Amino acid sequence: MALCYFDANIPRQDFEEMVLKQNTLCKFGRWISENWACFRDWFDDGEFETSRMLAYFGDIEVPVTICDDHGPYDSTKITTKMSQFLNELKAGVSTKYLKDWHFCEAVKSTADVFDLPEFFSCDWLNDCLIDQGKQDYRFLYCGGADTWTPFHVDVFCSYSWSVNITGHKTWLFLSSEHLSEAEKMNPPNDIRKHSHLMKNAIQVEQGPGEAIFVPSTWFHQVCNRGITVSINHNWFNAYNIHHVFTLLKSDLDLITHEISFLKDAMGDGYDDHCQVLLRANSGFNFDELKQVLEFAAENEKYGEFQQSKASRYLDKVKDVLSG
Ligand SMILES: O=C(O)CCC(=O)C(=O)O
Ligand SMILES: [Fe+2]
Repeated sequence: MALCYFDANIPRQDFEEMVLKQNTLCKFGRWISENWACFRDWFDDGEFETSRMLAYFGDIEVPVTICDDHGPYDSTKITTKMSQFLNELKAGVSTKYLKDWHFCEAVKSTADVFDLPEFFSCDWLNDCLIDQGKQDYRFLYCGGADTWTPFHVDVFCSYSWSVNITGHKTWLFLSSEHLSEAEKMNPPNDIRKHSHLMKNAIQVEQGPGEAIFVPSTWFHQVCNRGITVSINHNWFNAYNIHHVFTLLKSDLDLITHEISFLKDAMGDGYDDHCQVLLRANSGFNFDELKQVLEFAAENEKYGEFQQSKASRYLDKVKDVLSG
């Protein structure tokens, strides 16, 4: 099955078996977010109101990417005042895409905006980071008709989920078996220009209130159709920890291979330096993964299956760290 669609609630156990265990692309109907506070507070008579976001967040500096004709590039990442961003968005002239904003830092309580859907709630990564008071992977995205996210695989092969508060997104998905090793290392920005990739791509439309679950290791690109605001999380647990571990290990092997000539000269500092480089290259390293796994292994709310998997991977991570 290319895309699994849930138009009504299902038992969580079924979701875990069908989706998390099998790493299946899926979409959920509006029911998944129908009680979120933002659907009351950020709307007036059923119309999305940028003035509400302005009132809540107007003074805050937010990260934006500029999407020009050549596509959005990291080099065009800047920050801007939310008030300026929203004014330009409303005027319809903006190619700025507000992305990867850690918006939970800016709200008194996340329940004033959204409730974590139960299906996505076994989230070792964000639970641990929130517990440690560190920056998490819970984001708000906001952009107009000309904004989009280029073809990519998610950070350290995590899962992601996304719900539109308002607007529509068109997603193009490709499972990694359809890409060559060279394309995986250096994916094209826009697969619409590559017919050999497009022929296997799965197109999914996402409307207001609907959720998309992005499986680990699946490549995707996303286009906003008119003003679109969404909440997106990256996360992992027992069902995809093997993808996270394998990716970090192969990235670390590449780094140690590249700088092996420094090993003797650096002595004890060499292994730590490799972890610093891994953090810079992959967004995460084995010291951080160890902390997440310690947290998950000890946390009874996750249950026996999740905890024992975390313990098993904790041992593997300790082996990596002890060389
Ligand atoms: O909505 C977007 O522009 C990108 C979303 C995305 O890549 C994700 O949620 O993994
Ligand atoms: Fe993504």
